[in-house]
Amino acid sequence: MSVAMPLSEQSAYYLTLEEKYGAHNYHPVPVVLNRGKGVFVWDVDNKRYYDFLSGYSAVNQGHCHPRIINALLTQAQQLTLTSRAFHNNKLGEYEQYITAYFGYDKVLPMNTGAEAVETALKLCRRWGYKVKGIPDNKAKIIVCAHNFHGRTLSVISFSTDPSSIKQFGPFTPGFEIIPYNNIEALSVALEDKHVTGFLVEPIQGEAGVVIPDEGYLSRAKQLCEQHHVLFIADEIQTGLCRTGKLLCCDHENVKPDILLLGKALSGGTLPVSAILANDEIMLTIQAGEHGSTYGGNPLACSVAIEALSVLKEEKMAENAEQAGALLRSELKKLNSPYIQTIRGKGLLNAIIIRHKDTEAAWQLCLKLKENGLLAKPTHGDKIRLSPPLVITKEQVMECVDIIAKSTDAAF
Ligand code: IF1
Repeated sequence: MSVAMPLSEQSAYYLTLEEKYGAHNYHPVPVVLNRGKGVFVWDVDNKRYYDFLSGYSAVNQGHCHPRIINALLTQAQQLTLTSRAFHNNKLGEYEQYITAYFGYDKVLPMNTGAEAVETALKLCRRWGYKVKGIPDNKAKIIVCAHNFHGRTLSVISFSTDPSSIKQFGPFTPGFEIIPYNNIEALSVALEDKHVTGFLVEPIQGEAGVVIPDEGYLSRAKQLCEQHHVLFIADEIQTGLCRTGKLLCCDHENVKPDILLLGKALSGGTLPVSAILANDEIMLTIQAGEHGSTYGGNPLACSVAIEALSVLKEEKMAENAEQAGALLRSELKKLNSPYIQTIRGKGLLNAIIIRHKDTEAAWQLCLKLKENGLLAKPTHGDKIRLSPPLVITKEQVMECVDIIAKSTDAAF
């Protein structure tokens, strides 16, 4: 196993500050970035890297997309926050734009992805009591093992990842965990009349880009309809063109009852999330029953309209489809003894490393960094390969070369 390059004085300075003054809730790749543009980021020593994490799919449009930054700067000099105590001239037009864009009656604007998930859980339970007629406090929501929906206490209450739940209890009740990609298990769970929703990632990102069988999503939606249960799609990571379609659910023509968006909804500029649903669901929550200081702020609205319009106008879904297929096929051609699995949809991809050393994926990421590509392992042996959706075919080929060179050098 090769030895990692020493850090520059500049980089070490910043890492020391974070070590001393910041919470230790992350273990980042040792690189200090200070600039981003398109598929590239630069470190404090002006070294350029391909960004193959894209801010966990928050930078689908590429770093500092000029149109999105321009929308941010223009609105920032005009009006950034009114709170929802008053109206403003951006929220209504944004709501009209995003509901037409995805085909829903209404949107509830929030900030982080976890807030969007929490909002969906509250909305789903409220619908269960008011519309489905479930007795108060009896509502159950079905989720899948190995899910990742955020870090808040109710959301980790249904996590199966020990590092997400250990010593954070007690947990929020009312959730049932079934195996992912298992229609029989869902069918059995739906027999319970107190079930009000099924929350699912169309592809499990954090679990290592786990893609369900063809037909799983459409069959699950059908079963939910048969049992009068809401199908809630968490497209916070898989949505917004990442998997080669506008939404990952579009691959199976599934229309979620509640659609969750986040991350790239702002093109990586500020936290913007959205919950979309039709009136029967959305209007079960009335004034004063849910909200957020920054939810639907004018800055977020202006940026989100531009971030969504750029996705369509620059045909980012089509590029993700083609570039992703090229990336996977070229990686397969390498026939590397160290790459056990290559999987993905569009530009949401992961490789599983085959090596006796449990630190092999981490060591490969250090070597990739040396060779100008940034990626990070998830759950030990998997490395996510998810560049911004603006990557060109030539750049994909260059990155495959970097991955090949790094794999040979690392092991
Ligand atoms: C971290 C993971 C990815 C998400 C889905 C909701 C959220 C996320 C499908 C919550 C957030 C982020 C969180 C971030 C790293 C990253 C992540 F590794 F944690 F799981 F992408 F895979 N639904 N995912 O992926 O959105 O509140 O963060 O805005 O916590 O380390 P958020």
